[in-house]
Amino acid sequence: MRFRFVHIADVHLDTPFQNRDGELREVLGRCLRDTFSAAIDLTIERDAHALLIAGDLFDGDTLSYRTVKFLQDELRRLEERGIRVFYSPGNHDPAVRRKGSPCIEWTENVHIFSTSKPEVIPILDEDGKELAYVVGAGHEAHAEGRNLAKEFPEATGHIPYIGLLHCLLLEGEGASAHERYAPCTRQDLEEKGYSYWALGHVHSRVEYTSDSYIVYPGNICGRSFRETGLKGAYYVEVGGKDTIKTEFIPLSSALWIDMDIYELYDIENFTSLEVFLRDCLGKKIDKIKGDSKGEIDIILARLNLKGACPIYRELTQKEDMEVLEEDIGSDLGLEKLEIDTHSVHPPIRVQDYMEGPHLASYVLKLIAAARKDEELLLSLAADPVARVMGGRDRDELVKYLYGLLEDIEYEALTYLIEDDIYEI
Ligand SMILES: [Mn+2]
Repeated sequence: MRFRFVHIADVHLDTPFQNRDGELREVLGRCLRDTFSAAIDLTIERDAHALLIAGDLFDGDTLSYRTVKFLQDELRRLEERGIRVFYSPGNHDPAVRRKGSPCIEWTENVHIFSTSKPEVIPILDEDGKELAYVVGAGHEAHAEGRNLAKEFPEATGHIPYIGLLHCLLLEGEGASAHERYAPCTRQDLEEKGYSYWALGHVHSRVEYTSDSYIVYPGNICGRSFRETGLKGAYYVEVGGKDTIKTEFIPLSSALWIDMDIYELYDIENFTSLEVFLRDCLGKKIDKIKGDSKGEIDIILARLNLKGACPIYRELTQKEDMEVLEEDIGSDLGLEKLEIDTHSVHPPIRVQDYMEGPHLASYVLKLIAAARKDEELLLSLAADPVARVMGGRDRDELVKYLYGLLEDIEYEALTYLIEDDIYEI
């Protein structure tokens, strides 16, 4: 028999959604809870032996009474069916910091890996035969700086080992976007000889398949424009040490879309802009819905308009932009649409300003030189930038600065020759 389990992470129950209006906060909060319920449903439907939660089950130290009751009811659904729950606390819910929150009566089927010292729990089949071992450890403090993975025991024998941990894979995708809590390397994990590492912390979905499967399922439900695309859980079956089947299953009914829009150089009025944007976004939504097996009914989109656009000036009219957002949003049935026009620039040709005895030419040449000269680039970095990047190493700072140079010619020219531009 195979060990069957569902792996979720980063649920962040009771996320406050502070920068959203009251109605949207309620919708998003409900969506988080519904998605967690969907993970419970999935665990039951697949007749899994266990649900593995890889940390950040909660968003903060305070938890509403409603959510406490909700959580208990959901976990009880698994208990009634004899399904176990393994939970490794992460940086948002370190085991020792839950004192101030409402008391949760954990059901009997829940095992919390409450210390940083790994525990090995055998999973038995109905005849008492060992199917697998779940090995987990939890964060004891809010900013766990130690490498917890290092302490995990090596797998021995032919029974598969499953690691459960909230950690940051240092060289992994998305590593730079997350805090360095319980940092480890891919090698630290691979050398243990486990069949599957059920990880949490990185909010995007990342999957490595070599001798071990190393998986971040991503957070269960998107909560902002940084958490885009389909969100859900992994369903996993592990047989012998080398037989494994994994499947990502979208569960969240909320979809966040963050889309860059270029090719605005033929747009001559709001009508053609509306048609163009509705078409771009509509196609994107259709594609994602096609990939989703579930129902997506809450869509939040942000369109970042970029590049040259003849109606550059009109796009700064806040009231007109709001009408545009409302029109496209209601046509496509969106919960929310934001259109960002900060990166739109006038239809100017940079090469026309390269030569000549004027400030624009000097600035453009300086930008070109900085692209090729790291020292010059660093010397140009303003103090606020250095402060933001304080504590980062030089390579990271340089990479960040190169990022700032992208399309900066247009921004510079817009300031320097503004009056001219408006004549065009
Ligand atoms: Mn998290």
